[in-house]
Amino acid sequence: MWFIRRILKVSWKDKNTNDEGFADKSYRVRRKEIADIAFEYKHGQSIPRVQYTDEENATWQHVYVRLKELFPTHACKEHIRVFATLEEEGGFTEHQIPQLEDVSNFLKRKTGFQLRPVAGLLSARDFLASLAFRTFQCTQYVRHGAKPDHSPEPDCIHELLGHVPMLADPKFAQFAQELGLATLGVSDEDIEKFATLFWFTVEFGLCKENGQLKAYGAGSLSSYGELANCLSDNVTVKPFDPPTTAVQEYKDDDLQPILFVVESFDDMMTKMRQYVATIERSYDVSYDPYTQSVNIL
Ligand code: H2B
Ligand code: FE
Repeated sequence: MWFIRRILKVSWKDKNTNDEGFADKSYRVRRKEIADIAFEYKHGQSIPRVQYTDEENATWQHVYVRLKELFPTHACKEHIRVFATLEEEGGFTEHQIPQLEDVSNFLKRKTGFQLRPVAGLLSARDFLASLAFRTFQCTQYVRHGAKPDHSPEPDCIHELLGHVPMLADPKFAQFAQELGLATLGVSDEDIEKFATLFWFTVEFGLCKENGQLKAYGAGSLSSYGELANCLSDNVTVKPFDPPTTAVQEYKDDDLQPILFVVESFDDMMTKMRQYVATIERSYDVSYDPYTQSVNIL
């Protein structure tokens, strides 16, 4: 991992002139095919199925099999529990990439989160705002098969192995939604801080279990290199403290050197709520699950 801030500043095409994906014309054609699903998608429709190629499924299998070796020792218990359920009833197998429509229905049953297909990287503001509505904007394409262990941008392997299991956990889903609600209508400066908090929690967060560190961040849980690294001595681990975490510099093109640990998801939620209460906003918001809309208070 990668990407996120870098690509917010430079478009994929500008940036990746040396990457396999950009050099490979058939990959670019494939990417456009899958991107078009997202461009044509309208709220409420079911997500069109993609017939993934053998090569795409092989890339998925490569990552899936290797990560599964690390999950028992490195992943938090919530991820382990949901991952087992995803294999039982959510259509997860090493053999083929699950379909977003099936995964979205699984998530709706578990926490009310849903997936919306998206063509690529969104601005932090757009991306975070959708969390307020329990909607996760999810890529559907797969990284280039020449570099299965690395993706310069989020792809469906990252979303499905990293984000989806965590969003199926009720407490984590609540945290993600509250983070989304907190970002609605705030200044660009505050969005930048919330994006950094997102990075050090949802993407790369560590938590404690019986005194031991475990990974709950999707960026760690979807990359063998990051997952092995995040619990190693190479990392400086600091206590999660929103005011300071929000301004911590981070690298998006190499293994993470600094990570933050929460005592529990309750601890993370409490600290985040305290931080959100300090952010300037002339109104408060609440989510109405019946109408699936946000009310301004
Ligand atoms: N867009 C997409 N499509 N997927 C992401 O995971 C993502 C994004 N992450 N935009 C966002 C930015 C995140 O890095 C934060 C909020 O900036
Ligand atoms: Fe992500």
